[in-house]
Amino acid sequence: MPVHNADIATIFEEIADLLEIENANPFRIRAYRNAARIVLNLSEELSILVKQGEDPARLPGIGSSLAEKIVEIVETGRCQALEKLRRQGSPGLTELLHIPGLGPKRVAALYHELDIHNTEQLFRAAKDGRLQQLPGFGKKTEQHILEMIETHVKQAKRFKLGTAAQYADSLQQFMQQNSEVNEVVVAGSFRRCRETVGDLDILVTADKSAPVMDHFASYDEITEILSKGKTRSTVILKNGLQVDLRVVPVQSFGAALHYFTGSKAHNIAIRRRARQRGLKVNEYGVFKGNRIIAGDTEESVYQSVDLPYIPPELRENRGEIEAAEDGKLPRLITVEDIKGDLHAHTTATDGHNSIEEMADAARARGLAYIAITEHSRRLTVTHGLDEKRLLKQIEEIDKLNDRLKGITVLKGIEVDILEDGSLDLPDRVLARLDLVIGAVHSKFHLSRQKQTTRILRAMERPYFTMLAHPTGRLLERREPYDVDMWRVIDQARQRGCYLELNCHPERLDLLDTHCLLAKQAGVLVSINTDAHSIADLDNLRYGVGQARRGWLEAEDVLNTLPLKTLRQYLKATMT
Ligand code: DGT
Ligand code: CA
Ligand code: CA
Repeated sequence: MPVHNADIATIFEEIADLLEIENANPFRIRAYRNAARIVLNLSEELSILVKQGEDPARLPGIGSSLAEKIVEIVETGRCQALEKLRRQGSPGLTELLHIPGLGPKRVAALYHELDIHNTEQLFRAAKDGRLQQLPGFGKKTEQHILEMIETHVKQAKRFKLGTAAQYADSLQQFMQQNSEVNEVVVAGSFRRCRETVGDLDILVTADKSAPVMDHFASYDEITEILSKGKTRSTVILKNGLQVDLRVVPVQSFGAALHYFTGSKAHNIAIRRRARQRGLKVNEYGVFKGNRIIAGDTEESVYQSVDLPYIPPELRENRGEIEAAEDGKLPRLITVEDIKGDLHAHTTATDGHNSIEEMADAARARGLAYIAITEHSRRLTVTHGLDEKRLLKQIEEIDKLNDRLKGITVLKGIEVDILEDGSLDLPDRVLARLDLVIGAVHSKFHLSRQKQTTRILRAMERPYFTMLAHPTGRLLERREPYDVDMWRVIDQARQRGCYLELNCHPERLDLLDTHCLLAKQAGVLVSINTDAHSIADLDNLRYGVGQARRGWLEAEDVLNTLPLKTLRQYLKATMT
């Protein structure tokens, strides 16, 4: 069975987590986390590269020992290093790590202090009030953990959009190989660009369905076939992802695509509109009595209920139907509207490519500018820049810009926001930059009031361009910190600064609802990849998807501006 990059990344993440529980060397832990990120964002499948005899060690950030593990995983589907760590610890520890709010540090404390090995033991300890006695836990944390276990256990597993995309893309290609298959579209929440998806809903048009179903069932990553019918099958892939496949005739394609794209709430509202017009809409078409009047395209479905086409990302029944009716649908931003990237790292800190390599890659993707924004000194695990090294980098970028053609490198920093709201580098050096991105990387558990005050204070600093990943959440790994986003957005409006929408599939932060609030407040959002390698630049599509869910248009987004205008906007934040 082929191993996907996402599988390898998951293994490396788990190794990093288990090492952290063991209090291993932080640089070793970091190496695994970085490797996971690199692997996840590669555009090529490692399993294919390895089969072609390529050495993964040639990838930036992958040393020889990581490369060996990659080859082992690709060839055997197993990783002995991980199995050894699991034997040393306990299989339940991995499960504990997946409870939001429980990072490796907390799991380590639970494990070493209270001998807690799994969710069941944790649940009992929390119920008995034993957690609050642990240093660094307290009553509130205990309550939080109880709630998390309850929601976590109740919630079925969902997959991050970026992970689902790897499976969706290869399944789509696989289905295309069958000669009976016409069109293949992945519908459902995936097409709506939700940040996580529950399952994949794949729609295929074909005249004959039986051969298509047989082809689907032969996909060698399937572990279980839950059902196999004439027009519909459901299977589970070996990573646990469920896939629904439907085959429909060409003349029903639009109606089926509309139906299976959802959301359910949007579909219900459209069907109601149809009924008011004496029509019936279902997955086969739009009907007047027994006569089919539309349904070959999605446009025809909307037209039949007197609406213009509504893009999938808006279909949540959150006002899009009313907006469509009033001719007020937003002209949603597209990847092509983005003119540059304002957040990227290089080998100077925890990135994997040089400034010039990042600039070349950005230009190859059609961008006109890229800002280099390293971590600041406080983030020692990333080898963050102090004043001296930042000044050196500024010089280096000036020199590089003199000879680079077709792309401009902007000078920036991702400076840590300290607990008291001050920034991790002095104003005199920040003043020499084109932009300053402030970020919270520590003290995630401050009270709402303290966290909000801390961030508002940072935004008031004389050199502050934008707030990075504003809620700090990591999907499935870390809950957002408790901050009043209303006040943050309002502060950005008053101060005249910007908010980042971080494109990394694990972050996608701002949330879609915040994007809409920012837009309404007139605060521009910057859609940044936070790239740590060239491949990360391709995460832009996820950020743009999120922005589209948040109703953003090109004019709501800072980095759609041409360089000259952008410079004026940045400059205005640096006084
Ligand atoms: P997910 O998979 O939880 O991330 O979310 P979806 O939206 O992909 O939901 P899913 O896979 O259960 O169903 C796919 C689409 O099929 C859904 O977006 C709308 C449509 N659908 C499913 N069940 C119903 C239903 O009972 N009524 C209507 N109108 N549409 C439905
Ligand atoms: Ca789905
Ligand atoms: Ca489904």
